[in-house]
Amino acid sequence: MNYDWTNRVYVEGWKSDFPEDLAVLCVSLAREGGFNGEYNPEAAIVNFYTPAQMMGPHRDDAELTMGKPIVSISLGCDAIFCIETKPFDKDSQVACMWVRSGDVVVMGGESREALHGVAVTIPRSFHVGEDASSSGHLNKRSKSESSKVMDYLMNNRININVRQVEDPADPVGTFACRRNLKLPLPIRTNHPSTGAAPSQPSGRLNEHEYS
Ligand SMILES: O=C(O)CCC(=O)C(=O)O
Repeated sequence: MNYDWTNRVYVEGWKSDFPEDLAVLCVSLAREGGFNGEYNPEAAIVNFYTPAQMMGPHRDDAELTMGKPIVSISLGCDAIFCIETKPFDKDSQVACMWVRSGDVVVMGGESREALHGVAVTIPRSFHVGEDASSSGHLNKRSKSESSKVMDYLMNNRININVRQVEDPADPVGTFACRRNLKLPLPIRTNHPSTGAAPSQPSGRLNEHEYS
């Protein structure tokens, strides 16, 4: 709620309380994903994908610290999630994985800086019969509300990705490691000082280059 997409900054005055249950879940998922430090979820981005929709390759680098993981939760239709692999330069490869409802990707350590995106959302790949029985929190909802959610998820995908924005132990952003890379994927590159957008955008997010 406090992210300004145009200027790619978190705005202090727009902040609202982070949902407690989502924070608890993400702290434990970050730990499951191998992150051992303190994790304080402060911002969540919710992406709604219609059938066949994609998200262009980008790097999440607006946070003041890059030393904390992003916890990314998939709900509803399947998608193909792609991420840059080492050496994170012009010779990088791209690894793609099939993500299904309930899958979680934790991007921490080196992968926190990796380019990533969604190649495609697979229409009608979520089936209520199989998945609803394991969705305890949805079963508790009223029948009509629950069936609206299920109808939506059968045709669409929701991704919730959670980030820590600031690190009190790293107030100067030592881990806000922004590198000048030769990027292996077609992305938007805004001018580093004027912020001017390129004429042919190919992704949802703007990718800046830093030296
Ligand atoms: O939808 C996904 O799985 C990825 C979302 C993402 O990369 C983002 O919001 O920055």
